[in-house]
Parts: sequence; C-alpha cells; structure tokens
Amino acid sequence: MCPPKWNATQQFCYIFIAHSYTWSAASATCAALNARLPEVPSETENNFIANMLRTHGAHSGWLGMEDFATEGEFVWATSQELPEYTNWNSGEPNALVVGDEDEDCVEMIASSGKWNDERCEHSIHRFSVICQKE
Ligand SMILES: [Ca+2]
Ligand SMILES: [Ca+2]
Repeated sequence: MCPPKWNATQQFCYIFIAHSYTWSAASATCAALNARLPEVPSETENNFIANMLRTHGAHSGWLGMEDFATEGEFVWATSQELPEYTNWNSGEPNALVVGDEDEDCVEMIASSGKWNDERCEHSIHRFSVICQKE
C-alpha cells in the first residue's frame, strides 16, 4: 500500500515533485521522504516513470544512477550495483565535459523514456523530481 498521493506499481510507490533541482538536491528531497531517486529494474517501471513525467509536462527527471566512484561505470546510487536493465539514449552515456563538470548523473528524458548522463549540477529544464520507495 502506498501513502496518499503516491502512485503504485506492483513493485514501488512513486511521487512527482514539481520543482527543478540539481541531482544532489533531488536525492536529498527524496531521502527526506524516506524514498530515493528512481532505480529502474525493468521496462515496465521505466515506462511508468516516463508516463508520470509526461503527465506532469516535465522535460526530464533524475534517476538514482551515477558514476562517482568509477568514471563511465554507472551504478544505482543506493546499492552501488551495476544495472541489469538500462535504456540509454543513442550515443549515451557520452560523459560530456562542460566547463569543469563531467556528466556523472543520469536523467530520464520524458518524451522517450531514454536515459542520458548529465551534469549533476544542471537543474535548468529539469522541472521535476520523481521519488521511489518500496
Ligand atoms: Ca561521468
Ligand atoms: Ca550525456
């Protein structure tokens, strides 16, 4: 059973927060709700998250995935485990370097549900956070 205002799948509860945050601020926002940024085990969950983003008119949303420990090796943030399921956009992750920042965090693009590594401090046009919990 999910709390009021949370949306349920068979595996998780999700809530949409209409605010643009950096990855670390988004992660802290979810942690404050005893939740986390979405970690995606399957296409079913991926589609559900993408639909939530589109329903709310969001451009994209952060996922709980980063390559802080080893550049180019993206892992789920809470478990630090390599993903079994991925849905990278064509040519991603490309680890683009912009200024002093490499792309170490992962966003889901709402229109396609595809993933892109992005600068963690980039919050422009990231009009949303989705949090996930058991
Ligand atoms: Ca990187
Ligand atoms: Ca990228």
